Formats: sequence, C-alpha cells, structure tokens
Amino acid sequence: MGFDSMDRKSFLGVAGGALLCTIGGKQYKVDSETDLAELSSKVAVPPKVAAAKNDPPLSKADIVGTRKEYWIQAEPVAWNPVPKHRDQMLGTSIKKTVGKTKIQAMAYRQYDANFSKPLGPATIPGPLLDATVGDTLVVHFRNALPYTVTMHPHGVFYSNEMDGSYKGYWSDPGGFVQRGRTFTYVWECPEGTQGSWFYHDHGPLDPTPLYSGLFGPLIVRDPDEPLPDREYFLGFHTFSPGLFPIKSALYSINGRAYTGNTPTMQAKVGDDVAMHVYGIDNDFHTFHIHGHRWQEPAGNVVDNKTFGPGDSFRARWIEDNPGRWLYHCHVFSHLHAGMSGWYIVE
Ligand SMILES: [Cu+2]
Repeated sequence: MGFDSMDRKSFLGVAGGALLCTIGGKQYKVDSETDLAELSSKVAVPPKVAAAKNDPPLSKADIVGTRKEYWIQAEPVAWNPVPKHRDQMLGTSIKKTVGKTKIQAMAYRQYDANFSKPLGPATIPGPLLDATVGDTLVVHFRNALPYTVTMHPHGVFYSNEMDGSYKGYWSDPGGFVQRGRTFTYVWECPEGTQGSWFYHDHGPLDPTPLYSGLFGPLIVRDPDEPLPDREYFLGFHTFSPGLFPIKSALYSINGRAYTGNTPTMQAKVGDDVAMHVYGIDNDFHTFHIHGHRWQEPAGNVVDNKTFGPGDSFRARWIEDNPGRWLYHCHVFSHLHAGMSGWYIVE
C-alpha cells in the first residue's frame, strides 16, 4: 500500500482498541492486539530517508564549542515497575490491585565509544545527557528495536534536520531511524538554553514507544551557577493497561510505581539540593514535597507545582529539615496509583 493511502495516522484510525490518548485533535488507539512491528511496517519510508543510505559523517563545522559525545541505543528491556510488590506509603501489597507487573518495555541505553560495550543496564528513563552552556551534544543513536524510533530533544538548539521527529513525507533521516540503523544528532547548547530538559522518541509510532520507556533527562548547566551537592532527575509518566498486560495504570516516576520502588532520594541538612522534574505522559501532574518549598526564578515560593505534558522545571533549595518525607503527585488518583516516593534527610 502506498504512503499516501496508508500513513501511520490512518492506520491507527482503523485499528480500533482502547483509546490511549489524543494528540493534535487526533485519537490514537492502541491495544494489546496492536502489533507495533506490523504497524511500523505499514509506514512507508519517506523519500529523504530512502535517499540517505548512511548516517552522514559529521564535519567540523557541525560542532560548535565543546563536544559532549554519547552513544545511545534503543533496545527492548524486561522491566518491572513495582519490583518490591508493595506500596511502602500505605504498607500494603499491590498484588491484588495491580496483579503481575513484569512487562516488556523499551529503553535508551548508553554505550561506550563506538558502541563497544554498554556502560550499564538498560533503564527507564534513559541516561542523563549532561551539557553546559557552550557545549554541543553529539548523540550517536542506534536503533536495536524491531520498529522505527528516534530521539528528539527539548530545550536545546538544533537545525531542522536534527529535530528527530517524524514529519510524514517530509521526514529527515533523523526523524525515521529504522531497525538496525544509526543516526548522529547534533544539538547545540548556546546561551539561553540553560535549563532542566529531557528527550524522547518522536518517530512514526509516537506516542507508543515513549509510553513504553523511550525518554530520558537532559540538562544544560549554567556555568555561573555552582553545582548542587545532590541532584535528582524525575520523569513523571504512566504505564498504561492499553499497552501492557497490567490490570490498571501504573502512575510512575522514573519507570517505577509506588513508594519504595520509585526513587528514594537522600540529602543531609545543609546540602544544596536540586530536583529536575519533567512530565512525559498524557496527564497533568503536580510535584509536591513534604516539609519543603522552593523559590522560582520569578521570586514566588512554591510547595506544589503543576506541570503538563512536555513541561519541565527545577526545584532547588538549601536543605534545612531532617526526616523521612514523602514526595508525590497531588492528583489523588495518580498518588494512589503509584506516583509517590521517599525523600530522606539526615
Ligand atoms: Cu499526576
């Protein structure tokens, strides 16, 4: 079937199944009968992608400032969002309410130079891309999944062909990285890009690979600011029963749901603490941390911050309050479906 007659969106439109989300006014329907590989194979290769047989070599002109180089592979991962099977906030087992939680997910995994060896296990979220104003991020991306995916950054500067997003007929090679292929993204971090950001898949199957784990944190540091003593990167997202064989949605932070499974953050009184928070699902969340508050750049003081899909921010303070604290989303249906964790201050 030709590209014009059967693109991704029309295919999804006839595939049926549970409503996953709505983007740009179009409903995306995905259920367990939807085979992503099959779906991927229905998307024709855009002309510019077909014309570019190989990842083009980088010229020196592509790199401005200090080069921060990463090798990252998208790959399948066996994942358990609730490895302890318990919610430590309520002291209860989640077996009855949620059932089994082992799933087949996807992850961005960091490798050594030239993909010689993995630098650690595949995790959700993917590795931190860590840059400072003046750097250029050079990300060599290899796709080891059986379908077309990409990497798309937020916050940084990039030219049109480094967008990493599927644009139908007009897609560049970086917006359509097929199985077994590589693409090198060049993303610049000039003055004005400093901030707490993230990256995610924006390929032709968007948002299902993102919902399956293809996202990760990105930071552009301000060289005039001291580094914090402690910092944490927290991605708020959902594992949906529309995509995985789980009884109900797992409202998750960094790939895990329920206190004791989600990140347990730690600090000491006197520490300069930074938390970099981003939202990467279809919901609005809040970030609330008990016993604490922080000042935003505008000067206002916050103890519960609302953020929507694709939003990111930093909360930073000098730690002054010891104890075992909870941090969580204050949307109660999210909180009680897993979106909470410990913050332990000595
Ligand atoms: Cu929430």
